[in-house]
Amino acid sequence: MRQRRTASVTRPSPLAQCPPSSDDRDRPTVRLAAVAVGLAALAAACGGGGGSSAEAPPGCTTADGQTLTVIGTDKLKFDQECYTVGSGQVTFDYKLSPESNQIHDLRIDGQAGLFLEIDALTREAVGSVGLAPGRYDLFCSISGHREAGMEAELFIS
Ligand SMILES: [Cu+2]
Repeated sequence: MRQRRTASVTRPSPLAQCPPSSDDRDRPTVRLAAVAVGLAALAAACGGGGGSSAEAPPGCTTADGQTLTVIGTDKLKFDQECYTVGSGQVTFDYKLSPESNQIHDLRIDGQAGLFLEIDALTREAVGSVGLAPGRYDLFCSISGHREAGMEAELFIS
């Protein structure tokens, strides 16, 4: 059995390595997507137009006009993982799925202007908030729900 010499020097890898990041999330694909969105935002900003600053990925559910329907389920999920809607005043029509017996709420990370709590009788909550173009995180703030997966991307175009 050979032992490693304690004097051995750790040589740098010949492969270029990314510098250490303060972002300790362990989801590289998400981070790459965020970088891509950031680059797209920069490109749009450099274009000088008043257009979109965040491109929704293919398959992202598009709202009907300025009203976005979001459904919360008993599986601690929203009905979609991605929603897109135009900028300006956005109305959220938040509902419980038919089989759901759990109450949920709906918030947008960093946007205090929206806080919807499902009414137990009507099983619905409706509210509006003004949103600038960009990418946001929708989530349910009831303890443990976001951690369990109750979050979704929101793209404002
Ligand atoms: Cu919830």
